[in-house]
Amino acid sequence: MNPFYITTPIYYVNDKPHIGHAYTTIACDIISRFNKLLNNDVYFLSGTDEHGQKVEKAAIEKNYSSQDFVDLMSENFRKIVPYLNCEINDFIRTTESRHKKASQALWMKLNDNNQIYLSNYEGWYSVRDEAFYSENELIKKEDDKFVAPSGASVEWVKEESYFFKLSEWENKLLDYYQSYPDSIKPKSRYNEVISFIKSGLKDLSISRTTFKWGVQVPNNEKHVMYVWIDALCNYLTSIGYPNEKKPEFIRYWPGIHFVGKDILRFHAVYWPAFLMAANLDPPKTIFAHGWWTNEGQKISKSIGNVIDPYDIIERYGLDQIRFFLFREVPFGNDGDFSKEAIIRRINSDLSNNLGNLIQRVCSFIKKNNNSQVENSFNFLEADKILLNLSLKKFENYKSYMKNYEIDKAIKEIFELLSLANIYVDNQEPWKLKKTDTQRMNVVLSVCVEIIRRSTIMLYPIIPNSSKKIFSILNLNIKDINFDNYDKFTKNKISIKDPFPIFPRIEIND
Ligand code: ME8
Repeated sequence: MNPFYITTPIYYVNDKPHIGHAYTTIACDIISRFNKLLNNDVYFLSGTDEHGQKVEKAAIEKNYSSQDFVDLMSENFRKIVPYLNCEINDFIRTTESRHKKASQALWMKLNDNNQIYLSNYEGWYSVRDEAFYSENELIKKEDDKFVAPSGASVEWVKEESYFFKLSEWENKLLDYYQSYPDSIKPKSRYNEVISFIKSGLKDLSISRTTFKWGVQVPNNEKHVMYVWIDALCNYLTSIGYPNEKKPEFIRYWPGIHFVGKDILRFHAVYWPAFLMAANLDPPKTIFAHGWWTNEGQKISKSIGNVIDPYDIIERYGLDQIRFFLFREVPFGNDGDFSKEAIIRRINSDLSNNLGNLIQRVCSFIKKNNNSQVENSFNFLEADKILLNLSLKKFENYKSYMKNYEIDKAIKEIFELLSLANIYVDNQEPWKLKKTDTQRMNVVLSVCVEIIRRSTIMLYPIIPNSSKKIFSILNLNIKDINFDNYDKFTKNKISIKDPFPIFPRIEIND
């Protein structure tokens, strides 16, 4: 089994999880489930980023001690993972002692390798972004005040600070990315990173002295680590760092990081430089996805349009939302969350296409064939065309999924389902019932087979519904695997009473 290590960003606990956080976690779950079906040995990590000024400020505003606050808030992120039906292997918190130990060891390694020096930082800092900015990156507002490119406010900071010799890594990073052009996806993000590196890298401030909520810098009590050096290290902590000899570490590192485009620079510039400077391999892949807006507007607390994953899932259903998020927008692009788009997507694909095929085929079998279909292999040309197409679609689906093109992979499945619905229209089993029951049986068995195959492909995206479909077909859930894809698993299938899996949603629901 090949190892496959995938991570979400660890989320800041200054606030509750929203749909943006759910999006990245579900993306990783889809890709992890897909890899499990490929028989890969998957390790899927998520967790919370609990240090830094932003979190400390939020705790003060809510009148909590920092530790009590992060204990309380990180639970919200932990609890939502199973609610989203995401199967993680570890949930890491940066306030855990294993993580403090790992990030201090990483620091010491950088220090031993002569990558760190003490000096003074003077410049702009954004607490909301937890990022340092040079003046030419900032945007000047009408009132002559500067803001970060993200729109976050910035403040002038002057303090003693340790620096990481990032400038030394400019050429090494460029060489690395030239040799591994697929390590940043999609391509447009790769180009963005390359041009950022080419514009020149300055040494990076990696410690703070003006607050205390962070991992202490080894051998200097005055300093806590800059939150990003501590945060990025989580990907190593979970698999056993600093014990580089630990079997999990040897097996899983380097991993694949899924992140939003907002934090690409941290992952694709700073992180590989830290790793190489610590004699470790850079990540295998960094995939930066796009940004969701709500009905065309930026999602923000001040606008009051934050989408609560619990509300939206309660309203439309978990698999419906998992499906919408990854079918509607090419993974990597920005997307807009609109009620109308969700309803349109659920109705047209899940209800009218997939749901309709299951309902019409299974109800027909129940009413007209004593709830049973026997597999028969007397195929006519139309049957062979559809069955062969399902093999081709499977190949396309796998290659898209391997490239994280989830929307394209889903499209392949729904093209197959549309053609299966047309096949039913053309073959008219209701007429065959009167004229040729043997042929009717072949047609029904082909339909059931296409439903079964489509369900296997859909499983990573809509796992609960796929299990329901398998239960209607009276098939073993364990048979949802790729090895079985082209095999008719049973000679005789007894259909259970079908029930609507994806009820249509009315626009004013
Ligand atoms: O950045 N659309 O944490 P964070 C799409 N702690 N994705 C979104 C989104 C939106 N509107 N809003 C949030 C941090 N996300 C750091 C990460 S990793 C070592 C440290 C998702 O809580 C997206 O994945 O601000 C984005 O990168 C992440 O949440 C930011 O989460």
